[in-house]
Amino acid sequence: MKSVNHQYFQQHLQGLDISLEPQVLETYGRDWTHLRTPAPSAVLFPRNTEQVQAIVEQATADGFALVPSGGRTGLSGGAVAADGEWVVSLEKMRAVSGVNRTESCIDVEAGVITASVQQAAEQAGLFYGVDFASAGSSQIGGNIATNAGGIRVLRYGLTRDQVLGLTAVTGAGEVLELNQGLVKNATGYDLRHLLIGSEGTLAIITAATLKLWPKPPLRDVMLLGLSDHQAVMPLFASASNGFKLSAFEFFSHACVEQVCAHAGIQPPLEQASNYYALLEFDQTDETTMLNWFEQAMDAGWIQDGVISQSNEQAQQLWAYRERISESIAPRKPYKNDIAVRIGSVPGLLEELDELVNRHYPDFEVLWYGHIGDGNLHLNILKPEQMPQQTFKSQCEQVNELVFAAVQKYQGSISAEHGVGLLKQPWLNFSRSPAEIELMRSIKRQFDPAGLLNPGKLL
Ligand code: 2HG
Ligand code: ZN
Repeated sequence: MKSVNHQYFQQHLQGLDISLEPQVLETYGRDWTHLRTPAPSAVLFPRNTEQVQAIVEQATADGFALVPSGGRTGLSGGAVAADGEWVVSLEKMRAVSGVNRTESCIDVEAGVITASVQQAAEQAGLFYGVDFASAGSSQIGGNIATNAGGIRVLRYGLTRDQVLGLTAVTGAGEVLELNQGLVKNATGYDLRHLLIGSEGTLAIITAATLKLWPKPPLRDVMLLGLSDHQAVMPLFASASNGFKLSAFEFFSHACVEQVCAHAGIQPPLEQASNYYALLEFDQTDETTMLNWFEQAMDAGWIQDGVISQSNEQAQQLWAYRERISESIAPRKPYKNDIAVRIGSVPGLLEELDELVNRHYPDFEVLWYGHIGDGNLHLNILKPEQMPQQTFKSQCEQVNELVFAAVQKYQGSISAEHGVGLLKQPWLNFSRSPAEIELMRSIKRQFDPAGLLNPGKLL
């Protein structure tokens, strides 16, 4: 691979913002995984789709690999650049159109921060359906590339379900305008959906048209203490019938301890429970709520609970769930992001509980996730004195067993974080050889020179 300098870019990509500063290379070469030592050869900041196209053409001419880059909040290493690649940061592409009220949608460039879309929707009296803890720094292009999920999938679906149109530059340098905001379009293969979740391996997403929803009614949040994880699914079934749920989350007491220590707050309930469920639902009358609560107590599913009395309290309750990931980040946990059909959750939990007790007796294991979507984030913390390498290899051995359990239920080894570098060796637990071969041949069509995000996903 050739080395590059400012002169090279002056000559071949004139007018493009670039950086070769070691500090910038280091920052833009990594994501939240800290998986590899960052070592890109340049960071490029295009300002429009034409500049992205010019970058792809130049990279093809000189054989440089490209790593599309958003907010780099990913947890699977999808945005890591550790091998002389050019990082293509979309962060200077932040245009947001006015909200289209007739069609309830908004046009955004790929570098727009998720929270900016949420705010723009809110200012127009509408709502963007996707939310998660990293909404303040993640970018729309990255959300689309990983098909991000988050806390309200139950009501509004995944990022996939919000995308009405996409603009992208393929690895062959072609600009694609896909689905153009249409609600109905029965003209064959929907390439938009092929690019959503493709983790930058087929094309660089530069802009999107996103669906917006009616402003939600006022909502309550309930946090319940559960004695046993097996109570969680009967509780979910009952809550789904009793309320208009927008979220149904789950976490263990170890998570509460981590959040309390990190945020300097008190536990949510006077008496600790082994597990907790957090429910968010459209405001309902107090009698219905209390009757449901009593029934859940009588059924033995819950031990205690609290209901928000104000928006501020609702946010305080959400913090016990939303802040888990950041609380444990300094401990560099071994992460799992698995999913099964909701009906298979009890069986999976049972098996994982057994596996974890047998193989991780000395490790701190944190259970949390969007259990109403069948999605569990099983995080393992390294014992302080254990060397990182020993920890990693022990976790990888258990991982095989966890993934075998997931496979048995025909589940997913990556529900919402993507495959990236981290889960790539285990893709075959969720996708058949025929599927993987088709994915490879699709990749060849979109990216004949194999320059887009090499080594990720496939
Ligand atoms: C969450 O649901 C995020 O909090 C992060 O998806 C999950 O830290 C994790 O493993
Ligand atoms: Zn999550």
